[in-house]
Amino acid sequence: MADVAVVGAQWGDEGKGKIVDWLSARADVVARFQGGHNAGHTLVIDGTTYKLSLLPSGIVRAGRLSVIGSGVVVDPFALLEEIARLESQGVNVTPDNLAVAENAALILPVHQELDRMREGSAAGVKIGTTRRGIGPAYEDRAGRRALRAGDLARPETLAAKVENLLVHHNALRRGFGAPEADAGALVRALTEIAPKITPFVKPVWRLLDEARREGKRILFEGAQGALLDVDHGTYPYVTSSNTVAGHAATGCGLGPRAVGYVLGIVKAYTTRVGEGPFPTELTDETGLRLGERGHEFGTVTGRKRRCGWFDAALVRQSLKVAGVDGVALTKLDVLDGFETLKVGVGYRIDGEPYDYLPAGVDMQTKIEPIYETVEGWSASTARARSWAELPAQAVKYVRRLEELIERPIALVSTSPEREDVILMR
Ligand code: 2SA
Ligand code: MG
Repeated sequence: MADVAVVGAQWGDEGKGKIVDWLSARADVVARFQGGHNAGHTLVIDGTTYKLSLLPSGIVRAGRLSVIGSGVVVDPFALLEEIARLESQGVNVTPDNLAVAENAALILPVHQELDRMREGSAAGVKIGTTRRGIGPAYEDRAGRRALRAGDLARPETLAAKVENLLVHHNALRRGFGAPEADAGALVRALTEIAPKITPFVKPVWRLLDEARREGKRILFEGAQGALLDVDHGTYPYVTSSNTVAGHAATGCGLGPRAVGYVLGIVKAYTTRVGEGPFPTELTDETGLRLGERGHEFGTVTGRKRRCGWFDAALVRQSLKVAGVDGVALTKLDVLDGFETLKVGVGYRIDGEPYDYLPAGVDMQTKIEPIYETVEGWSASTARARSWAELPAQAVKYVRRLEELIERPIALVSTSPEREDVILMR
């Protein structure tokens, strides 16, 4: 089996956690390559629920190495909290099963403060971020003033690095009428946690290169989704990293041929959390019903997710930009009991037909979806494990989506439980 990358093909929350966990049974290494603790993956294993944010999903399985690549932004305080939370659930996290890239940029309290100030301000576009400091941390990385995980191993250098970073932050803070950041307190806090983080910090590129040479299988775990990609998503209503599979290699320090197969995770309907355009959104009873049946609340922030019909035009585009080879369709059971279902097949903007989503947000907000109506089913698809257990209309729905999105559906997931999966071929 070639090394697989798993990426979301909508706006995140497609159910990647379960699929990654399922695939991690066949992998030796599970690596994250972008995002940070804005991600939320819920894993249900033998009735126990694990909520992960920053840690790769492989962490709950014994004998796997979990890797946080350089493309990830790491909040060291949140990392320690998440490790402690997992340990309280009986999962051991040690330098033997977790490695953090020494060149991963850090998220610090000043980043969260800036994220909150911007999101809370009347001026400027409100993105609806998770307020975890993701955007500001990536800005500092690109601005070449970020502190990185490896810096924690050299505490004597922290004061100068923090001072350099705060020159920039204090200027921004003054603009918001906020007090200057306390450099001394930040250095002390970092110095205090440094000995706990440093044992995990490694040259991840080398670890992964060695793993590949030894024939170990690597699973690349994406967070968020293609429509939140900073280049290819619904900009500016996106996250600040590349979420598509093309980034799996760079975000870990590997070459472009590191990924052999890209599995795109697609939910059988659509959800989005945060602001921004959503052509097939349902603000009526049907939308509420999808949200309730699908338990559509953010894993990290508990925010209610917006819900709508499946948008095939959007997914077709995402699968292409994300480089998806095959699709895992999730949460089909949420659609049980609808008399009819609608599927978005294209758009009209100012009366003009479009078979893709043009990049401008001003265009996207004017969009009217074109729908196709398909027959629903009354029987339950929940927990089905074979094609034969699905009602005929559900099979037809899956096949119709497959035609419209122009990529094969490789598997269908029918519950949060690891084993409830139908392999299509
Ligand atoms: P940010 O915080 O800067 O990355 O926010 C920018 C946009 O990206 C969206 N975003 C997400 N969308 C869905 N799920 C995410 N993770 C959590 C989850 C979210 C939660 O899995 O449930 O718990 O609320 C995630 N992370 C970022 C975000 O909504 C903004 O639209
Ligand atoms: Mg999620």
